[in-house]
Amino acid sequence: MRLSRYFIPTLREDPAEAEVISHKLLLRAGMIRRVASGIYTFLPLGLRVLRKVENIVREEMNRAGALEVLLPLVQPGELWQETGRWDKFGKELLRFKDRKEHDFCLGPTHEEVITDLVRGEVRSYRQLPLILYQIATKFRDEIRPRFGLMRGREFIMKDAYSFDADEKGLDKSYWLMYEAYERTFKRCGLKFRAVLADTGAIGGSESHEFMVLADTGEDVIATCPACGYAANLEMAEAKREFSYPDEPEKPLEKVATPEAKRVEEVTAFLGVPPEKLVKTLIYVVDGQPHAVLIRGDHELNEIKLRKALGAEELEMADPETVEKLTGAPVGFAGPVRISGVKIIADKAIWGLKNFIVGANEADAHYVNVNYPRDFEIEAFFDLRNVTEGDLCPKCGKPLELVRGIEVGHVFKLGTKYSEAMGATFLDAEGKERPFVMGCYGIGVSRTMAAAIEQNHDENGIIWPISIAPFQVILLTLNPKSTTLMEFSEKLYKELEAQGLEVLWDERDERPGVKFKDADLIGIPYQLVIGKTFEKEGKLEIKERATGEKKLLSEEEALNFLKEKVKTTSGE
Ligand code: 9G3
Repeated sequence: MRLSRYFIPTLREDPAEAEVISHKLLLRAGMIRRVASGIYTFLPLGLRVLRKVENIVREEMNRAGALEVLLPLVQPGELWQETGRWDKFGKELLRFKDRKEHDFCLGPTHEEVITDLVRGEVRSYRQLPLILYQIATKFRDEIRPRFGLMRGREFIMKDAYSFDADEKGLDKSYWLMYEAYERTFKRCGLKFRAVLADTGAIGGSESHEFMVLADTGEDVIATCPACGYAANLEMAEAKREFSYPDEPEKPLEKVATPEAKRVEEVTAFLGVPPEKLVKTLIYVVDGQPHAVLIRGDHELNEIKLRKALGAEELEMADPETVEKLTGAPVGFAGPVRISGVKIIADKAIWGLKNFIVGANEADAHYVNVNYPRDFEIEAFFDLRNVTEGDLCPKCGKPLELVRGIEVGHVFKLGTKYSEAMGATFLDAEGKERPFVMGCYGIGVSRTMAAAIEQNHDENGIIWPISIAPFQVILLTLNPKSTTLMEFSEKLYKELEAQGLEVLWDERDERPGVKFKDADLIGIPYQLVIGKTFEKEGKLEIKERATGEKKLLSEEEALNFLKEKVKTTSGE
């Protein structure tokens, strides 16, 4: 591709609205343009990368035996009524009526549509297992789209759905997809981890997320460098029995703590460490008020709380409810002399002596609090987020916390959707049974942004060669020199004849502009034809990732590039 006939509107400055590097560089490198909040156009260069990621995803899905389909973006409301999700989801599900006033939505996911297809077409266990997938546009009316392609409203997803006769079959399909995901992200040249994850709103029994490791990631992962245990913080467990020094119980005492609500305010006022303060968080769980006790230096994990109580609905009580239940404003709630609430506690509270809690009275706390002397605890659970240094639940070695970008998620769904939609098959005994399902998603457009988060420097993007828009950029430094232009054109054609994807910058631009644009758009190899060639007939090759430069003859340059591209196609 000749750059003068291409369309790469690069920008010199970081657009104000971009907060993370991938968003800045995708805009500056002329790869995407914002159309509306969370909605982007892919420009030619950006689309080439998107297609590269898609093709790697497609090849690995096909290699795993999954079959590609293309499902509609617009989905009839009736199907979502069947699973009860039409009323369950809020504004994130973009609903509308067609001209006949029928309910429709823009598809945020396709469990309903694919289950409707299979229930109508698959009747016998002989047609199982079946894995169907699509690579298509989805729409989720996110409340705060941000970070460009990282969290858009309209995005490209690969979503796959497996249908098996039983749990054993599902387990096989699940690990087939898991391994396909490992190959996919490896081929995209990304450093990633598969981590235990929560199944969240979708339900199901087990799930893993694939995280591209990046400090800008929205997710936190707890990993054990010793045994490889890795879990999303929402799921991570800690093997840590807290042993507190045994001390005699001191007499309970109410003390004034004017304006001291927050942990750091109370601990500073009373001169005690945060682990001696117990926070009392009031939650309404399926309508039932709960007081959840968490150590002052720990964070409550709502996903663990939901699971521990098997809750459908769970939310933090609003200030009015807290005032009604405790008789005090938020910040002074406590378990002593409180009624009408279930008191549960995180395991780290077990064994704590003479600690501090809110007194259920404005500007007052109790000190020297002990249970069961001063109040009852109904049950202890693991309710907190693990912290750096907590011990691995598998091998007991210290855990590390790192951030990641979720680019893939695999789920064991079971029969939740097949039962809700009456999607059944005849088993070997002729008995009707619901399909045992799994679903598997890769954020294709998000993977593109994640690759930049992991591969960039102060000059721009550094594309892994397997997803780079072109493998080589040819820079003819003085297009007015017929010698240079003729040689460049010959070399350009030879490189393409060798199957290399080449972007030839033969624009009438200053060398400085060409070098800056080449570094910005991040093509792996820069081939420079300038004075050195006129003087010595040598070409300069620069490897974008390392900045390493070589002076090579035309022959050597061709072989060098062919070798590089062949060995890194990741096939
Ligand atoms: C909705 C809306 C947003 C959603 C969902 C439904 C996330 C929803 C979970 C999944 C699970 C898997 C198949 C591909 C991989 C992920 N956000 N999820 O179900 F109505 Cl508005 O999508 N689906």
